[in-house]
Amino acid sequence: MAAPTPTLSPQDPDPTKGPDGLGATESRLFALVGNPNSGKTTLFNALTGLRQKVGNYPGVTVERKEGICYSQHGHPMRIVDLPGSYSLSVRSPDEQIMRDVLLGRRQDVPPPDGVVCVIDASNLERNLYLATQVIEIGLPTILVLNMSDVAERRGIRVDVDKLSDRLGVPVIRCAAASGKGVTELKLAMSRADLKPSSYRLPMPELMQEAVKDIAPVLKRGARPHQGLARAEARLLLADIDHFDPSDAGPAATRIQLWVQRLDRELPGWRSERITQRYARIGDLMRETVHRFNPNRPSKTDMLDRVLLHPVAGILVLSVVLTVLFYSVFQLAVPFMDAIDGTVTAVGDWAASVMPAGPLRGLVVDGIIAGVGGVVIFLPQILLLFFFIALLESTGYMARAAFILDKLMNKVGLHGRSFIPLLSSYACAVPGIMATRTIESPKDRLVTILVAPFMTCSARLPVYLVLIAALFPEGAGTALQRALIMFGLYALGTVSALLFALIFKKFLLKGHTPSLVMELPSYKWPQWGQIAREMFDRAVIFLRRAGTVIFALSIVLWFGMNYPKTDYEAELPPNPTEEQVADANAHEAQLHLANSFAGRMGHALTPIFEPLGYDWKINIGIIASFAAREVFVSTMAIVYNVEDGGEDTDSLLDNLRSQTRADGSPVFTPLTCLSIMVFFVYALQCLSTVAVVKRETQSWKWAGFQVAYMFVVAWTGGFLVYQVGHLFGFQ
Ligand SMILES: Nc1nc2c(ncn2[C@@H]2O[C@H](COP(=O)(O)OP(=O)(O)OP(=O)(O)O)[C@@H](O)[C@H]2O)c(=O)[nH]1
Ligand SMILES: [Mg+2]
Repeated sequence: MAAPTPTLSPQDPDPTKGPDGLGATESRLFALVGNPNSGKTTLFNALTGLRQKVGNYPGVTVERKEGICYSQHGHPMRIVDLPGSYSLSVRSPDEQIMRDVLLGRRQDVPPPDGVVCVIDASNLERNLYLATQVIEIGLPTILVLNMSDVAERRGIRVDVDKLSDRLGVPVIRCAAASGKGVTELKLAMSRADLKPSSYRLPMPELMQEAVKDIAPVLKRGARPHQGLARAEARLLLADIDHFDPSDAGPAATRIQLWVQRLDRELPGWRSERITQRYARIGDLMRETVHRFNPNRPSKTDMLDRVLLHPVAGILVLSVVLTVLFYSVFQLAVPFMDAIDGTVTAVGDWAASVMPAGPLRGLVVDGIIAGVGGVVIFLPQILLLFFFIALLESTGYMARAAFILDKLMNKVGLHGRSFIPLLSSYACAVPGIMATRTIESPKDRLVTILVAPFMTCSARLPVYLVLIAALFPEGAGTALQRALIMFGLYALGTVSALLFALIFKKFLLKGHTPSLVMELPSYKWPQWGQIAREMFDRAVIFLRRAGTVIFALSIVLWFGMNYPKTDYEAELPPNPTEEQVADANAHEAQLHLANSFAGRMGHALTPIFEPLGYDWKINIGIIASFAAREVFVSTMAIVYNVEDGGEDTDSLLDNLRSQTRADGSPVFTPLTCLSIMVFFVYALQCLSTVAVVKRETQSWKWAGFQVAYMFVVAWTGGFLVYQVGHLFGFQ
């Protein structure tokens, strides 16, 4: 007789499932939500081991990012990090993402199984506004009381058990930056019995009726339960001021009719709801929060008295920026010398071991000179990013925004445009993505159109090479160089604001609401985070050098070497060594002039001659429309190829020794300035063009941007060169 098959009673746990009640292949999806700057991304990084960007100002995350974290039992859980928002009312595209993900309205994210709502313990009252709204949606929610270290230092003590009891959700004390509480959070997330809370703000009867009527029309296929549709109905009703009918689909007219009726029968019902929510939060605060020495001014307030002072503030900002540029020059020198030495040594070594011929030319004059010419700037790029990360993580960046806000408003730009413009100092691509935090589409477009004027890090190598060429060897102090650099950054920034003003006046008129930006509290820099950011930047920079610049170097080398001319210099019998070298150089120059690249450079002479460029510089300018650093690698290749591959001189020596047909130097101060001004203005970056096309969803604006920036760049270079000449400069 066969042994009886063991059966499981319904109460027995299923042995194929983990303690979270899920099988090994199933995984729960958690949405990570909360106020801007509450530490969501820091927590996301701590949970998943990923490295999304964090910073001490609101609006860092503008896109959803997904990652996986493992429970104590090794079960995977999916987490999606979202842009922050102060409430579930939607104003800007980034805020919409959070609401739509929570309500299961997005095609690309399934409705989440649970929500992790991050609140800043040092700023509880404001954070609870969104938290209570999120809890009411009716998804199982875990509240994370983050920044508990900051709260503690400020003498704020929260009764976690009571808060949990009142809101009906688990509350976990955390300090995401140091990893405290992360294990407890994982445990809570993997519990099988996570349930929705029954916490609700009471609704007037008529509103209940409206919700009941609207919800069934809103219900769509993927929704796990009717509750979400009701939550959506509540939100759409209350958010009617920012109502976009396409948001509600077939329910749009029904909602509008209900709002009219509610307005008629319950005047002021919407503001009443907001007041009611605040009143409840007030009660909650009284019950759960205890403040020690509540009247002591915080350190942030004390610091801001100086740093935001109308005069002292601007002074401090100028000092900070000067120190920044000065350090970028001064501290990097020994590291750059080391890289320069290595690149030259590698080039010489390769030249000595490879047989003479096209392959050696390609490797030594093309690849090593091209890539090496760019890689040498790694120390400076890293220093720049170190300072940017430092300013971001302490919270000073947001103060810079505040100080300059008045100026921004004068040019008609929204204060929210500041963060995108600020991010563009690193790179216009994330800067342009950050414009998603701007509510008004017109303001957003204006910001996108001027963002690439902000000096991105790809311009740094170009400026550095040209500034060095400006001064004969040994002349000019680091301070002088830093001041020129500062001037170029200032020129870009002022121009961005000026063009914003022009666009707002003539092209994209519209009212600009004044800035309501939260100033984050000052925090000690997170050194680990800064180190990671620098490492990531180094990787990005080297990867660009290893791919884009590498590939373009090869293409350019071919462009400069082919087609071959069969000219051979005539030599007298028994020539001296000098005569041979001269003849070779002459030959190489003729080859270069007749190559594809050379012909293109010559063809562009009518356009760029008025700016003081010769045909070799033209090659660099055209190549740099792919990416700005390519200018440096191109010039390195041009001069090495022209040298006939005799030896690998440093680019700087080459620049200084270049002469025109009449024997005068090519890289005069005026020419250098003219090139730099051209680089301040021109949109030479394919990635930026692509991202503008994506964000504006039109080639028209991307094309317009390339065109108008080119015209400005050309005019700028022209004026510098011609006016400089008039005044007798060289
Ligand atoms: N002292 C302290 N700082 C924290 C803690 N968690 C995050 N931070 C810092 O707070 C700042 C904001 O962190 P983010 O993770 O970028 O905040 P976010 O909520 O993702 O912000 P947005 O993406 O703008 O919505 C960063 O400077 C973090 O280093 C914490 O628990 N304690
Ligand atoms: Mg974030």
